[in-house]
Amino acid sequence: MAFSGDFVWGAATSSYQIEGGWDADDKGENVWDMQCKWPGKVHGGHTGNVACNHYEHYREDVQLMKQMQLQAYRFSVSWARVMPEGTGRLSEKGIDFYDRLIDELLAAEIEPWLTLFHWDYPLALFRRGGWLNRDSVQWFADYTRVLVDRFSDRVTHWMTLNEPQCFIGSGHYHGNDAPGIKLPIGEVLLALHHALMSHGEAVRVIREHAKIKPTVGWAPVGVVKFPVVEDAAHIDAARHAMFYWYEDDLPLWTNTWYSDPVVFGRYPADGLKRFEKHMPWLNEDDMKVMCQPLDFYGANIYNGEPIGLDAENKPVSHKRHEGAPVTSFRWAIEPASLYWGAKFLQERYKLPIVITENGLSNADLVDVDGQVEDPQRIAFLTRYLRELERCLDDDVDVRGYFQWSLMDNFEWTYGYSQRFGLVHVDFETGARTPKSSADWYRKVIESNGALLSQLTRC
Ligand code: GCO
Repeated sequence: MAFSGDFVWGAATSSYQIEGGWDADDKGENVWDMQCKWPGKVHGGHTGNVACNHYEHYREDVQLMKQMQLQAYRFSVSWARVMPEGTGRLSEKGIDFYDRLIDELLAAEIEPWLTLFHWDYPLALFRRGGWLNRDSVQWFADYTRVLVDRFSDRVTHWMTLNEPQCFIGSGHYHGNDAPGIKLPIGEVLLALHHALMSHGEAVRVIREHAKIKPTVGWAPVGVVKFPVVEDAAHIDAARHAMFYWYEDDLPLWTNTWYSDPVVFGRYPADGLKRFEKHMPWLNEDDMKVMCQPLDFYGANIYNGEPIGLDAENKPVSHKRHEGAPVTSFRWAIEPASLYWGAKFLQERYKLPIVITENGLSNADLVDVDGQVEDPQRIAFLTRYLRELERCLDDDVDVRGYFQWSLMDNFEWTYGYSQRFGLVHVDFETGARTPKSSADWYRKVIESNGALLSQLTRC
């Protein structure tokens, strides 16, 4: 059997996308609270003010996870909920919420996998310059210390940053995600530099202070290129494209600019040649801070770009055929991206891989009998998970898989227009209805993946 006994099956969410309670108790505001008040920034003027109201319904949500037999649950902590100003004062009520959530998970025999930061940066710190301020490294270390002190007697799995490509590239250069600003490239690279140093400091703090031996990783975007034909020339071309290409002549949507510093302690040489002129502040000691030993490499993989060869055998983006399958987000459905993504990332970074996100947005709706049937999600997951199984057959060290997402939620600038959940949420009433994929996923978990080799319907 491909999936080993200790392979971890889970599902993921993030604080801003599900919690709601945006001003509950003494929570401070974060940049997404700001973004949602900014006219035109979020689809339909939607906000995360209430979202799934997980802040009040977390017990019910843990019960849903238990029904699904999830072994692990990846969630993030809202920094401004536990530290309203981002530094200094703690909110005991905010900390208490996560205490109760963690206890509830453990009582249900679900392992908490905690992400320190999934985009909801404290507004008070953004006003002090946010990631542009070098002090942000210390702010993040102090915040990490609070979570480690309070939760590491029960939490053993930690992830530092989720998708720096998005909160820096999209948030500070393209101005789409919060904080929604457009800075010149030099400032963007500086903000990212501090975020990567913050990652390193957080790893150090976790290792130094955790009460139980921690397992530490991070969760960048897995930017994936895969070969259209699986022969040696195409595989080499796809590998090259995955690690040596800069889209739009920028390093913002890459693997290497983020992960080489974190794993190898240096920015990639090809990128440095082009961007060093924007980085007069670069120094060796900072690189040492970023590069801390990791136990796993988390990759968020949804799709990838097919790579072919041009007349000179150079990698070239291969045009998908007309009518090729897409999600309701219009994202390409490319199951092979999970195989090649995990394989190439492991080859380069030599760390165990955990798929920290993967899933489908779909136009799910409640039928007249109250059921939500989502055969598309089952087909999508079957195809992707079979590719993951192929990784294991080929000895790619993949340790776990987190489905995105446990439940429908606030999809950032797209508001509630995209449903990614195994559980349907009626955003008017808050009602939760497990979709047929939830029951199917339970069976996959129960069979430890064996079910994937059969064609199953629910
Ligand atoms: C991301 C985030 C998630 C998203 C998911 C679907 O990858 O953008 O980590 O919060 O909701 O990926 O877009």
